[in-house]
Formats: sequence, C-alpha cells, structure tokens
Amino acid sequence: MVAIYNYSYIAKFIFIGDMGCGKSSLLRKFTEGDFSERTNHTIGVEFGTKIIKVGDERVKIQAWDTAGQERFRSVTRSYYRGSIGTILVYDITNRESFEDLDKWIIDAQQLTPTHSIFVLVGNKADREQLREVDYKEGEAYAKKNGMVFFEASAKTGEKVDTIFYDLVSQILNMVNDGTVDPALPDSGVQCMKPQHARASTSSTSGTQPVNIGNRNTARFSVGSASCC
Ligand SMILES: Nc1nc2c(ncn2[C@@H]2O[C@H](COP(=O)(O)OP(=O)(O)OP(=O)(O)O)[C@@H](O)[C@H]2O)c(=O)[nH]1
Ligand SMILES: [Mg+2]
Repeated sequence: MVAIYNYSYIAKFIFIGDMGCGKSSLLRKFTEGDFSERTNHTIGVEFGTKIIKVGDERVKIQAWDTAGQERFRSVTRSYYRGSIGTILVYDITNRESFEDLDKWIIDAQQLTPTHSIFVLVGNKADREQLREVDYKEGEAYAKKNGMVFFEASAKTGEKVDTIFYDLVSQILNMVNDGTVDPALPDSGVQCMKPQHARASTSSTSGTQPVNIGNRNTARFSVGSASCC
C-alpha cells in the first residue's frame, strides 16, 4: 500500500555556528513561534520540524540544530551528511562568532553533499546598540563564499521565516531543473508524492538525535510562500 502524505517533499537542514549565537532560538522561533531569553546549551544535537508551502508544494523541513560547543564537534559532524541546506549562524554582537565562520565552513563543505545550499545568518539583529559586526562585513563574507545572507532576530522574528522559504525555494528549483535527484538517498531531499515515495520516511541516514528537544538565485517567489 502506498502511503499518502500531506507534503510533497522532505528537506533536511542543519544549523551550525558558535555556541550562544542563537541557533536553537532561531529554530524554535520558526517551528513554535516562541522565544526565550534563557536557554540551555544544546547537548549534541536537537531536532525541529515544520511543513511550509512554497508555490504549489508543501515541504516538510527536518532541521538538525547542532551544539556550538567544541566538545560536541565529533558528534555533530555526523549530521552534516545528507543535508541539503546548511544554515551558518553568527551573532552580530559577538565578533569572535563571525571570525570563527571559516572553521565551520571548512567542516560543512567537506561533509555536506556538493549541491548543499549555504545560508549565512547574522543573528540578534535586534541588539543594534551592541553590534560588533557590520552588515556589510556579513554581506561581503557571504558573497565571497557563495551564500545568501540575512541579518535576523530570533527575538523579534525578523527574517526568520524568510531564511527557510528562501532555502526551500532554491531546493525546489534544483529539483525541477534536475540539479538534485530526490531519489538518491543522500541528496538531502526526498519526494513523497505517491509515485515517488520510498518505503522509509526517514532521510536521516540512520542518525538519531542525542537529545530531542523540542548558491543559487531563487526562482520560486519567496513572497508567494505561506505556512500550512
Ligand atoms: N536579543 C537576542 N537574544 C537572542 C537571540 N537569539 C538568541 N538569543 C539569546 O542568546 C542566548 C543563546 O541562544 P541559543 O539559541 O541557546 O544559542 P545556540 O546557538 O543554540 O547555543 P548552543 O546550543 O550552545 O550552540 C539565549 O540567551 C537567547 O535568548 C536574538 O535574536 N536576540
Ligand atoms: Mg543550541
């Protein structure tokens, strides 16, 4: 019997960046619409999911939120494989988190599929008075590394949804033009339409979360996207 899903694709994303830059907060804002001033450091990897509608397609996002702490690097490295979207985060009020970006990119480029899309997010944009990294510096870094760039705020929600809609738009374009084949197990995107759905709904390549808490121009219009 073929299962019927209320979404047509599953896309796997990964959040990376220094500890405290707001990865978990961005994911929580996106999936639950919530923000907390007090959070716990992520231990290993957490997981969040949400279905969004972009154009005519409903896409289930599975996002792995990794720990920024150095001691978890060997654990978090195993989650890069099979991610089609890499969300690289720094904190605009913490210069060190910006200067560490090279370190994160090197890992991600080695471990994610070659077609993985990178987005650079300068988080905590609401804290303008404490800014240590200029907008133009983030923009230039993203351009140099072929990434889309957003300054965002998990606190106010500024640009949070846009990050995901932009990534999903780019992925759908790559599926449509054949750059990515959703039938390949490590493509990072899986087609769930009845004629394509595989027996397993998992796109996690067998990895499990340690704790469960909670380079292209888009042709799909981000403005036409909406939540399901
Ligand atoms: N003002 C403000 N504070 C934020 C924002 N995003 C996160 N924070 C705060 O920054 C702190 C760290 O946020 P987390 O989301 O836990 O950071 P993280 O990147 O997941 O950290 P690790 O799990 O240790 O890697 C918390 O106190 C959050 O409330 C933001 O956009 N604006
Ligand atoms: Mg975290």
